[in-house]
Amino acid sequence: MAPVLSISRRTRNTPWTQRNREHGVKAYTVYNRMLLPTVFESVVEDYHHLKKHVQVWDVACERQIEIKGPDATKLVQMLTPRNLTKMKDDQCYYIPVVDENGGMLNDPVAVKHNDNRWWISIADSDLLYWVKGLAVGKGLNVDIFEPDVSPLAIQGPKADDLMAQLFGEVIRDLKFFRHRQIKFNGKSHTVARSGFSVQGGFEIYVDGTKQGEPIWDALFEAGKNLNVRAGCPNAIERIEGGLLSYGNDMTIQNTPYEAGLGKFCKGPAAKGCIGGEALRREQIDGPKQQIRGLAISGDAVPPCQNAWPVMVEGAQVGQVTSAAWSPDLNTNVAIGMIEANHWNIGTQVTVQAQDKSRNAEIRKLPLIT
Ligand code: THG
Repeated sequence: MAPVLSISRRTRNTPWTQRNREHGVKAYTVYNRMLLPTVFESVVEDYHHLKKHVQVWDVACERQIEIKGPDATKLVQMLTPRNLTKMKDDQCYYIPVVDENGGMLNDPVAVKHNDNRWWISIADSDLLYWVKGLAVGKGLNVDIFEPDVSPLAIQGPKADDLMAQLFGEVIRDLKFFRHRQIKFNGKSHTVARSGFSVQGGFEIYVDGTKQGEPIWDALFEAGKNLNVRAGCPNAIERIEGGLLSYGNDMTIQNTPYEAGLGKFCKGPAAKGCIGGEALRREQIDGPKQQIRGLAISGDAVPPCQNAWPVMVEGAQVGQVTSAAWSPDLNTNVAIGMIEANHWNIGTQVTVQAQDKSRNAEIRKLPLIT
């Protein structure tokens, strides 16, 4: 028997764990100590369906850190080199979060409700403790906690149709990375146009575990004519689209510049950001290595369970951290960290995958737009 995941209270259930089961979830990973589905039909079947129709994803594991109080905005700006001064009360920003050395701690979506209230929608690391530590250490006037809020993503080309059928036509007017309130059964929930696919769609920040199943059921009822299915972030689609996975593609060892997130460190970077000084040096000198796409030749690669060495003339020049067969590009696609001398687009390299060595070429991200 292949090893399976042992589930317990520590691997927290979500509001939709039962629904995932009913819809045939085949594999889980653990993300923020919570279950995250990874496969329904198969990764390839899920991929084709996501690009044609619409899926409902249990991404409750994208936990919220709520920061509330008069020093909330000051604290959020301490976390990130991205300039927040122009951010409106209905905006979401993708923000690198860094430590005092400029090392990445997380790459969350910041959801601004107003100057005194934010959500930080986190990737897979225990960011809550860093945020609380900063607030206590700096004597800031804020409350910091994980609210009972669980994102449910609606992704795919028919996402607008599905959302409009349930919540009305006005939802179509919501702009990318903007949010608004919607009502369901008399309760209010935040909805943003965002999500971890490049197909487009929405995320409903479901307020209250008890509201989860009724909203899920209403989406499936409304989407009957749209071939709606349960889905999850898709490994192939997110690599093609260049969406990074914290803990896989970058870690605390990497700066935002290395992760290709330099465009989110602009401005007087850093004014107020804890890692600002450290990053300013790299802003001038440039990073020594950086995220790139790769096309890996040969038959389908196995899943990348460890960093795969990237070699040039027998010397290691980087590593591949995510890889998958892309049906639409008819080649393997990958994301890796490559040293400066070898990161130019078109450079030929060798990738030592789990099974065997393969020829590969450096490409730009995203691999598909
Ligand atoms: N949605 C929400 N929370 C999240 C994620 C999400 N938390 C964890 C994880 N995903 C955070 N990581 C990302 C990575 C990429 C994007 C969002 C979250 C993303 N990037 C777009 C891009 O790179 O093209 C847009 C970036 C921009 O222009 O601002 O969407 O998915 N709630």
